[in-house]
Amino acid sequence: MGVSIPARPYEFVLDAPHAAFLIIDMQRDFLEPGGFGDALGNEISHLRAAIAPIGTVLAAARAAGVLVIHTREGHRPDLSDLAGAKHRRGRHATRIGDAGPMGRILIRGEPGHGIIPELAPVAGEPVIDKPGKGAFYATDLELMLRARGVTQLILAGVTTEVCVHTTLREGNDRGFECLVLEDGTASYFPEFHQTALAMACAQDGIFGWVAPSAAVAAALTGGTQ
Ligand code: TIU
Repeated sequence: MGVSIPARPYEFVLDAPHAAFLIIDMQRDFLEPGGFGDALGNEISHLRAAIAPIGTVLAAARAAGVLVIHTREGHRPDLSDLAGAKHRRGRHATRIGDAGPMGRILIRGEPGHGIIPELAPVAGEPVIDKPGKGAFYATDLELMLRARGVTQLILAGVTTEVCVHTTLREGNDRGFECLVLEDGTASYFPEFHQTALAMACAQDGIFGWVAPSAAVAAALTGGTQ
């Protein structure tokens, strides 16, 4: 049983009762002017293009009763969960934990660490705080998915080649069937986005599947596209 979704490298058969929609790091620090991404000189408009497609699938998932989980990358205010190697990386003038226009950068509880209002979690949707790029590393995500009998993950969020791809790989190795939204993920570097999607489904689906948000939303609402 399931609903067929046209996808790369071949159709994905959605088993909605055992699926979860995982929205990765759609945080103000990455997507809004003055955030961490912007402060590092990145082009945030590329990331903002993913907001509307994610919103479409989010509405469909909520209507279908599919589990929605949000993640946020960030650290404790005392930086006790921030590895020195991550803190030092890049030698930027502005680093994790420093003051920024939206509070301390990538620190839990600060305004910039929050999820953008367009995709704000609603009651009953777990939010996973993660110190790394992958959503499984040093979090209770896997326990949460296993406890609910989830076997399929629909992945969205930013950035495609960093936190989404790391989570895709972690999820695939744990036995989850992973589908990545091609227009519901984004990178500061469009060429990395395209390549990351190609890598996800190369070799007959080495890590999983890639499909447009409209096809996934249609499947969630009961039809095929
Ligand atoms: N969420 C996520 O991808 N974190 C990053 O640091 N991404 C970058 O592309 N820098």
